[in-house]
Amino acid sequence: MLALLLAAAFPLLPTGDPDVSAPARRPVQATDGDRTTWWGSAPGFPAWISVDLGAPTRLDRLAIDWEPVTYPTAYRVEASADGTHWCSVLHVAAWGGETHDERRMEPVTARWLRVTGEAGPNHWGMWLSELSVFGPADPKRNLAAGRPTSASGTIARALTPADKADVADAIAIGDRLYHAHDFAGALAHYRAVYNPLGWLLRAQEPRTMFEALRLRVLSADFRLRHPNARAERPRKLVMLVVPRTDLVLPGPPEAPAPIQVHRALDESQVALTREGLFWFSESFLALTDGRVGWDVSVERLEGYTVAAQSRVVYTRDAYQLMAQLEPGGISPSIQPVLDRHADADMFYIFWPGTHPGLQQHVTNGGSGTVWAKGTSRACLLSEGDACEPYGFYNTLTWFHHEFFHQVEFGYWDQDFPKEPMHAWQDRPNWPADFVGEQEWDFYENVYRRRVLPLDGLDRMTWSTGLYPRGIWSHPGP
Ligand SMILES: [Ca+2]
Repeated sequence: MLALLLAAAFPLLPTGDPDVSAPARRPVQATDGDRTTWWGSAPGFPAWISVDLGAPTRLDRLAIDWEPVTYPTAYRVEASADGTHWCSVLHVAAWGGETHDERRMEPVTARWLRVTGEAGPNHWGMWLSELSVFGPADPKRNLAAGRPTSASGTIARALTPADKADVADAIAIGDRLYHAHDFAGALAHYRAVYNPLGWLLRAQEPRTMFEALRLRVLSADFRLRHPNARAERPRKLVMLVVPRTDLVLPGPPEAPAPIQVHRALDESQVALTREGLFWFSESFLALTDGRVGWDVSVERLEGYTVAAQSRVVYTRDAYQLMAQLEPGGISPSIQPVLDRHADADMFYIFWPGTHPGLQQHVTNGGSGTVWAKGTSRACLLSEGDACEPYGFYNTLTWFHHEFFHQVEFGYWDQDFPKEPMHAWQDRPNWPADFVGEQEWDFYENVYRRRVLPLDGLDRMTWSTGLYPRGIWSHPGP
């Protein structure tokens, strides 16, 4: 039991992520007939891609499906009979960047065709999902389909610090616009980095920056269509802020002197987490197509202290302390507070952590009745010294992850915790009808394919064994 609870405290275990970057960018993906795969050039211009049609062929038209943002503002098309000598058949001097681009070109008989981007609106180079070539003999037949390609270069896997700065800037600007209800402007800023850099971000560990961006795209896209949407079922989330931690914990067996932890709250962490809960609610609203969102309120528990931790374990290699809070470890008892918020659907308890500089790590944890004795409602517990804008804890994915434990609790047909813990983070364990590849994809599938069709996520008081066996392994009703 202890091992399971400790496992639960680490919300974002590595998932054995496949190399998602490699299959999605190679030049051959430009002629594979699949608009969800693309070739991406190395950053900068000029950049080119060519296709070998296999034999001299009469050509007079081409179509290109560009990725938004990563397109050339000027490009040329050349043809060749030998792959060495090229003649120009089309020059586009001012391309506006629409995603589908279809053009007649100078009729020519050639075996190779090459598209060269000359300049672009940014430094990301040119990405396209499909290059199609047509001739007069059979105007509808794409002569490039399945044909081999070569290219000037392909974007490297590595995400640079400048890329990350671009993403952080775009999120900061986009967020300001979003809060001002300029959802189109916000979405434009998010997409300006999401489209060219999203797949690179996705390959990073932890993927929290990718997920921060991805969920903002989701939210802004929803708000653009439903600017004034309010949840059909607004849920109440109460963030309880405990201002002090005063702990005396036993030391590890090798150094049994007590460990003292005395900390006050870092207010910047409160603000960062409050903003995170805003995005949790917005992304939840989008995820549930307007069904469920969270009304967040904050209550400071002045005079309260985290005075006890329920579980304490030491890892020998780093003398690292791991401990976990239960609401019962707060003094005085917060039971009257919980009772006063009898209509709350979820509590989020936030306290001064012990993270930096102490070789100690009081973990975060989530989920209801196991820890949150005294309430059968959702309860997330989180240390308040571990927040970083795109760090590991108190991120969007963390909120969704921990809340999903509640959903698992309420809708699964076995006792909690589930065995093995976090099995759903691994793609092979998903139900057969689920699509996607990553943890967030799993949540989308869960809500849209199971929980919403079943009861619209009405269940907010969590107990076990309430739905028939098999809800997770078979398509929902
Ligand atoms: Ca493709």
